[in-house]
Amino acid sequence: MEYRILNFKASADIDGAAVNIEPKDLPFDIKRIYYIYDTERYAVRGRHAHHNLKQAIICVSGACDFILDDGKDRVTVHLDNPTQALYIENNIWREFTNFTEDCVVMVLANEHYNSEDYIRNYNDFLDAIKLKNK
Ligand code: T46
Repeated sequence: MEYRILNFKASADIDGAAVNIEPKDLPFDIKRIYYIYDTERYAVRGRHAHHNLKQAIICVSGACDFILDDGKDRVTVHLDNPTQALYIENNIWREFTNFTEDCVVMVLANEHYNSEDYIRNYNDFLDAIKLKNK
């Protein structure tokens, strides 16, 4: 399964904490930032893969679970640390759920939003991976 955790520099004192993310800390150039909040605890978001997208996914507040599937294996990554990002590239089916009330997920992406980049059907996803691995 191709994913990894990126660690960012954080500073904390009695007045609070701050995380600093610089271009050198990411394996891509950022073209888009979006964030997700106000989610129902057991809502399941995602349920798709992308043809061409790199993303660093940061739970800046609260916690949630990311389920990653590469067509062979399925892993669950629990995100609850604002100093870390889940880095994923193409060909990973993702679902995320189990949101705490205060959950805010911020995503840094290497491409602009493009609805045609989505693979929304799981069988189409499996077919796309098979074609890539031929
Ligand atoms: C992923 C997780 C973490 C836009 O208009 N612009 C955007 O940049 C995005 C991401 C979405 N939208 C619109 C498109 C849909 O009408 O917002 C609606 C929900 O989008 P989507 O189904 O992409 O949202 P999530 O939360 O299921 O998934 C997103 C990313 O697509 C996905 O790659 O990893 O966040």
